[in-house]
Amino acid sequence: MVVFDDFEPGQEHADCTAFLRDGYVVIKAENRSGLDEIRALAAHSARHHLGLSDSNDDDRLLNDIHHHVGSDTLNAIRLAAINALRAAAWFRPTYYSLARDALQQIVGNELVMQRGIGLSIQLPEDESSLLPIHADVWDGDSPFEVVVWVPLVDCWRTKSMFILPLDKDRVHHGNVSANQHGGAEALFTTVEDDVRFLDIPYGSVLVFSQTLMHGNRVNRETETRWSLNCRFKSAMSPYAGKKLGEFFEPITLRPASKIALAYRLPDGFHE
Ligand SMILES: O=C(O)CCC(=O)C(=O)O
Ligand SMILES: [Fe+2]
Repeated sequence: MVVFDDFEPGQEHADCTAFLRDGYVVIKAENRSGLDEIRALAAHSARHHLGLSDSNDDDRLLNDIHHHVGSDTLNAIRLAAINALRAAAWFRPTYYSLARDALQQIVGNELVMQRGIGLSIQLPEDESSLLPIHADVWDGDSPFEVVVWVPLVDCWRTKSMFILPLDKDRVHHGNVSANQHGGAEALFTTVEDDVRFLDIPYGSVLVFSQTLMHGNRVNRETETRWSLNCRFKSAMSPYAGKKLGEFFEPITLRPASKIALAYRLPDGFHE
């Protein structure tokens, strides 16, 4: 990988060092009260959906949601929760505030953000909603995108997601096409010894390059996983299948870019 040094000392920032080494970094949420509000709204909408009365133990409810739903009724509660979050005007700015400084250091100061934040719920022993090993960039995402992945409960081992750290991922690149016929399971078996299941307690946030192979396995813990995911990229970096305006929305454009993006050459000049 070619890394061009620049004139900013930011490259020595601890998050940048870890991200350059591993392709991901786990940080403390930069806005803990905002994270608590997000979790509270997810829990509130789940309770409302189930007809339960409100209580304060959001952590317990989310971890134990498999006592109330099964794989057949999971999607309805997932939609209720993510729709409630998406309907709140504060949700996207608050989500950004969880990793704002890290994103500014790792990605840039002019950012676009995915419009539709995702929610994933993994019930214990549920085989029906898994994300087999993949890299989003294989499926039309720009390699410039990072994912901010936010657990609403403590995540570890198979309750969490796995990732291949940067050096191992690049070593295993050569095995990807060789395993194409066997599908994702064959690929996972090939790389299994090198994957890391990430330990991400509630209150922490994962920022990762989705060019790294990652995914999840059947949750063998006794609690349910709830996690949110959202993509960010530098506004002016190349786009792939996911376009500005459709999939991404600018959130921190600087004045020169605002004027430039609105500029049209006078008639007679070739654009
Ligand atoms: O949440 C997971 O287990 C996988 C998430 C993922 O693939 C992504 O956010 O790109
Ligand atoms: Fe992914």
